[in-house]
Amino acid sequence: MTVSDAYVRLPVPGQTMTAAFFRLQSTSDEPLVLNRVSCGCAQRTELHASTNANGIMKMRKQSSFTLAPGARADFAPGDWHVMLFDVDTSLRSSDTAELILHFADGETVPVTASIKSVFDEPDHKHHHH
Ligand SMILES: [Cu+2]
Repeated sequence: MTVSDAYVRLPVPGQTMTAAFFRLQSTSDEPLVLNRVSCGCAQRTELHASTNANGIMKMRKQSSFTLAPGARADFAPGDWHVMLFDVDTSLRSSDTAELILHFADGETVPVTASIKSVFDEPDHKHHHH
């Protein structure tokens, strides 16, 4: 299992809710079940999946994410993401935060996420609002 390109979107001013994103690459020949992702930067987190129903973006809390053997998955805006609640309001763009991925088999994988303003994301023009 490798985790790359992890980042946390800086909450918009006045908000304490945001999301974290990363790429997962399985190096396992078993399915990997991600139960939870915690962050030192947030009091509470949820796994969310986004769906686009007739042009309306919705996101829904999920109990786990399963990565097929050898598969790659992107947690990305408009797709699966980690919702962060009660985020540390002292975070600034260019800071880092530690995410910890908790798998069903008991494995925990720490990863350093950069903190990015939405304006730092090169593809932010393509997001659905
Ligand atoms: Cu969400």
